[in-house]
Amino acid sequence: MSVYFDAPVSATDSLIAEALQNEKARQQNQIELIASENIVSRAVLDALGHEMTNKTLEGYPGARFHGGGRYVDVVEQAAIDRAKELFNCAYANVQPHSGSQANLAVFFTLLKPGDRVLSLDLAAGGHLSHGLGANLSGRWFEAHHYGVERETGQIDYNKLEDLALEIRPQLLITGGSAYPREIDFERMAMIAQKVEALFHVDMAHFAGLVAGGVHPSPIPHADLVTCTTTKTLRGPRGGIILSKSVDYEKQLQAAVFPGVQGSIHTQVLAAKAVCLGEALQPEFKAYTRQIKNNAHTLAETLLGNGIDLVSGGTDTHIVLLDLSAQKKTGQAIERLLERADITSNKNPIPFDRKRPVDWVGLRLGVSAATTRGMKETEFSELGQMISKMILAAGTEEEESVIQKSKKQVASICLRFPIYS
Ligand code: DSN
Repeated sequence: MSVYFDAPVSATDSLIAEALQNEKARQQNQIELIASENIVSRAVLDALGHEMTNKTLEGYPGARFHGGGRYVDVVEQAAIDRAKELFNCAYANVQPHSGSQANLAVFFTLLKPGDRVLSLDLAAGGHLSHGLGANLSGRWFEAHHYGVERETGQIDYNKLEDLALEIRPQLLITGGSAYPREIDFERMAMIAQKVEALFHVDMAHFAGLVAGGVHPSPIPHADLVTCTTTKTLRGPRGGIILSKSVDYEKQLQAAVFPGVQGSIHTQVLAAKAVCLGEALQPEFKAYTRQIKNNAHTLAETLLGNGIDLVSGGTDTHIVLLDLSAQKKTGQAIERLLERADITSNKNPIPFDRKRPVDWVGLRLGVSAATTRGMKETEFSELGQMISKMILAAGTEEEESVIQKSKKQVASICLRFPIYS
């Protein structure tokens, strides 16, 4: 075996090593407010970088298509058992490579091409894998969408029921990427039942909050639930499918493999097991309580400075800004905040314009900074900084406000190191 083979990336590939090092520094020196991001534990990183990545396996524990799978079986069974315990459910499939793959497997299980789905509109906070025209889900199924009310920014369940009665979907879907409020899963299950639809909840964003007990669980109400392990759950990139019953077990197992995927990302499976184990610890409950407090503080601070929020606040980790009163786009403010080392993303808001460059929404999320240990004090400071930068954008104060914020951000980052 060559020395080259056993050398670290820093010794073998300077281009990639430098990018990796720079990314690590960027994470340390910026405050991450992208709602889908988090910072995983050293233990999760260890699993992701483990030799288990060398193992190819298809199938499920005890029934593999390749030999040598006994340790991956241990890992996969632990991930399944932990997911079932954490979410109090009867079935878990931990193999989906992503949330979108998990959703595709649900479609593969429950629908035939051409069937009707009714899901939350993308601009109202839905997800592209729930029937967007440019996504396979929108090409192979007849997708219809429900939105939110202009005045409240929230779902009107009576209107949703009327729409469901009109469309008669085979599958009713809720959840997504930017709905900042709790969803009434019980009411939605009743609507699904009334129109003889199945009910799927994609809890990718708020799965960690459900795990921590600070958000209602969709598990008792939905036929199938999907999530990622990436976001509030604070684990590796990947998806999970959950169900309160084993009614769909056989079809779901076959839908994930060989239906929409081949071999497993074995090292990610190990990292999923680690993250699910972490989420079962009491510390994780405290973490999710802090997420809620921090999001509330950020929302109240922005509102106090005259910045509008979609739905007027938040019940989750997401705070969705509506910049139309300031006549600013999400893209302009995303770029402005990045100059002060705060990372965020432009996002459509309900009834927004079509082109991403024209969207007037900016999505903020508190999970990653909460993992670093930031609390109400820091989120109040962040809310003040962000408000000032938005209000100063395009004025002669812009540069000085950004420079002042950048110094404040640097001081906060120093106080909250990521990895030692
Ligand atoms: N759906 C994207 C987001 O919420 O940012 C990626 O997870």
